[in-house]
Amino acid sequence: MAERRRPGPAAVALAALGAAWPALAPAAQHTVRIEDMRFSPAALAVHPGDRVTWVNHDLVPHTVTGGGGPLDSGLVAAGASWTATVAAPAGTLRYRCTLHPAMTATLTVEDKP
Ligand SMILES: [Cu+2]
Repeated sequence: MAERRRPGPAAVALAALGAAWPALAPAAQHTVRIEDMRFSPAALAVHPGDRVTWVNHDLVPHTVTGGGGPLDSGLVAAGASWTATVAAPAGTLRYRCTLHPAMTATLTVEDKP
């Protein structure tokens, strides 16, 4: 008979420790700012399993589109964000904003160290 337990404060503290200690945290969280009609950083290196959140700080909507398919945010409204989990094999994914073709950036997926 399984006992159902909710994660208490101790579990939360352990999660925070894991985040501060990369050896215990296999996946990382990255943030790309969309600001002044640019992706920042314009080049980001990640590992499979990492999560990347794009946050739109502009006053107009943008998209995160490309990478040969895996990046397809649809419209990201002003003030909104979009998160993707990196699952692509190692390589450099080029992406852009479909509304503003001059906005381009890359996500380089490196093998696990
Ligand atoms: Cu845009």
